[in-house]
Amino acid sequence: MADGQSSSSGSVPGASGKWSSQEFFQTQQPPQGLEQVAKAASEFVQRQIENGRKVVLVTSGGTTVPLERNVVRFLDNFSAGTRGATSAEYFLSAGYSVIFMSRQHSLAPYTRHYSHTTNPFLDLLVDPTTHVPSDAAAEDDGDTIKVMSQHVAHLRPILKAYHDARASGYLHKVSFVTVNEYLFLLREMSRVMQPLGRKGMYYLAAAVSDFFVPSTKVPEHKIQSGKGSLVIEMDQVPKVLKPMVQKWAPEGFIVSFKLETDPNLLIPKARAALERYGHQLVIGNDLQRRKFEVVFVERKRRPRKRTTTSDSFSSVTGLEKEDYKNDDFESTWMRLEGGGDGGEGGGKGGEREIEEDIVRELCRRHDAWIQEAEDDSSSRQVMAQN
Ligand code: 9Z3
Repeated sequence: MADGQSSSSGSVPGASGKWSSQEFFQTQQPPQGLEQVAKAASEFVQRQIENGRKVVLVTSGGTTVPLERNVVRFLDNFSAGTRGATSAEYFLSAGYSVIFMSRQHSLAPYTRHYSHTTNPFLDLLVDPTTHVPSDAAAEDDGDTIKVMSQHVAHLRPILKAYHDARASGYLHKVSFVTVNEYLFLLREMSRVMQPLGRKGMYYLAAAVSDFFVPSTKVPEHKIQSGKGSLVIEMDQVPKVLKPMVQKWAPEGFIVSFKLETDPNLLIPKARAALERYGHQLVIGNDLQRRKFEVVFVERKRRPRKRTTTSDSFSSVTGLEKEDYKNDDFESTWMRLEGGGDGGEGGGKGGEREIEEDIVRELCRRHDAWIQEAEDDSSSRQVMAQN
């Protein structure tokens, strides 16, 4: 079934459990307030364009699938949003403006270092009026709560980066909870970013449910127990990468993530996604190893026909699906030495984070992608003059 076409089952959307993205958006309920969210994001993008900045959309965290309209129960997944929140920080320090589209209450840039239960913020603080450990200052005026001295060195740069990001206006946040909200927002944010052309990057790190319950099949009230086992039939979430690449963000630099639990599937699945959707890059990661190992899968960079200094992907991006061959792809593994801590949360003092390497590599590729278009347009101008 082609996206944007009607489903293979005939005229009833989702009758076979499969939905085209067009059917999905025509029949499912958009989130409340979507227009205002889009307007605010659009104003943000305009400001970044005026300042000549590149913008990255970072999606982050898991999505829920509500089982009731008055929702008591829902399906969810493991994602805490570490990848997205951490990457957003590195993008900001690399000079990008960031639309951070995350699951409500998942990890966020900067606050992630002290949120959730791994490193609670209150553990850093001391109130000299009630509790005076050896390092609390004697000159207590009763109005001050202090950060314990052993935590200051770690906190200070994070606090500075946090305040800088807030003051600069380079970070814009939007949130979702359900998979339906995520899909509507993704479409909206992509459209809003269209005016950026090649200066827009899309970093799709959210862990999006592959299945959903369409609104017509969601009961109004809490599902009652007492009837034995509960059977839930779920439909397949439409593959929105295809309309995203073709319609919503045709000039964007699109990076998707592929998560597997069998590492042998990572590269074949990533290649299949590139072939099917025609975007720029898939980052594969294994569930258990994701904090210290990822693989970049992309089309091989070929030397451009015209002489150029840019390290670009060349012009294979215009090829049709059938033009791709297996040896058109290359995979590059990225590993953190020492294997990382493997734990949840992030930002333990001094430890390197794999997102730093991911973001650095993406920035290089994105710059080449922008440069390629500029080279093409200047050589077209030269040809027109001749
Ligand atoms: C990822 O693979 C992310 O790297 C993680 C990050 C979700 C593993 P955490 O939030 O985890 O740091 O704990 N995201 C994308 C996963 C996904 O749903 N991909 C889809 C798929 O694999 C397609 S885009 O089919």
